Amino acid sequence: MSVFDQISPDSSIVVLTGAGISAESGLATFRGADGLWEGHRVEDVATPEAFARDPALVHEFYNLRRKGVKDVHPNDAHKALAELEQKWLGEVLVVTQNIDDLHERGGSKNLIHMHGEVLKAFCANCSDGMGDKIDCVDDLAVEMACENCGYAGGLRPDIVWFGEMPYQMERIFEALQNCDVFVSIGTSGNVYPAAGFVREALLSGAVTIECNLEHSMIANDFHEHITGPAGETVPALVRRLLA
Ligand code: BV8
Repeated sequence: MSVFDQISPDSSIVVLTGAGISAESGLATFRGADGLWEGHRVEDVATPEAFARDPALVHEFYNLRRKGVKDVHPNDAHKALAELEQKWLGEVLVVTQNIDDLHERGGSKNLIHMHGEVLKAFCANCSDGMGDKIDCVDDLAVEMACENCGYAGGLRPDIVWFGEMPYQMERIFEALQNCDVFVSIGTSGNVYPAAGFVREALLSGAVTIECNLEHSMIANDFHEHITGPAGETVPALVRRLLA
């Protein structure tokens, strides 16, 4: 029996997305040449220690990524997920590891950015990152002062770095414990806790589907593997679900 025979129109669906869903929009994935992120080692740019040690380097890394996000557009995979959310009888929740805004611009509304958003920022001096964020569409710099507390040097991109707790974990686990279908799109399954979500879904009895160019690190936890570029496989998956 195919996994699709086990899916009913009012099934609840959780979708986890990673850098692969934005690749065809033109944004680089992380595990390019020997795991460098745009030429940087993770520990040099994506940890609180890196920000404390060399805030200018970290701002430069995210200023570049922020510029990149403004130059690209949602692709057919982002739009297909928004169509599924609009037309599906059951709940559709997208949990993205991506810090771009392509899901929003593609039309998704029920969305969680578990690793933050590069177009937002907060001041580490007067907020803990859970409080109110500020929109940030231009470059951040070390000498910029926070409008709230006046301190310079605390403003940081609203990004969950390695060693920091991802956002809305309780809401995510609640959704995983109640989902009937778990779809993973364009993620290598290297980074936890996101890479462990499929196991939670399996424990809830969900059917699990992976859409990727290749088999990810967690491919064994999926009942179905749909190989190919997300811009083609995700619209086809959504058409099949809505048929
Ligand atoms: C946490 C924001 C605990 C940054 C990101 C030692 C110390 C501390 C922690 C750890 C440690 N050892 C391990 C850990 C845990 C750590 C971790 O998992 N490390 C890994 C490296 C082993 N995790 C954490 O630190 C997390 N926090 O554990 O907190 C805690 C507990 C209590 C209290 C406090 C804390 C936080 C992790 C979040 C890090 N931030 N992002 C930024 O973006 O700059 S992670 C970042 O990397 C992304 O958000 C994403 O999650 C990850 C990249 O993965 P992918 O999205 O999968 O991208 P990748 O390039 O790897 O793969 C792309 C895939 O797409 C490939 O499979 C490819 O085949 C496919 N693809 C490509 N093109 C296409 C395609 N598919 C379809 N179509 C295409 N066209």
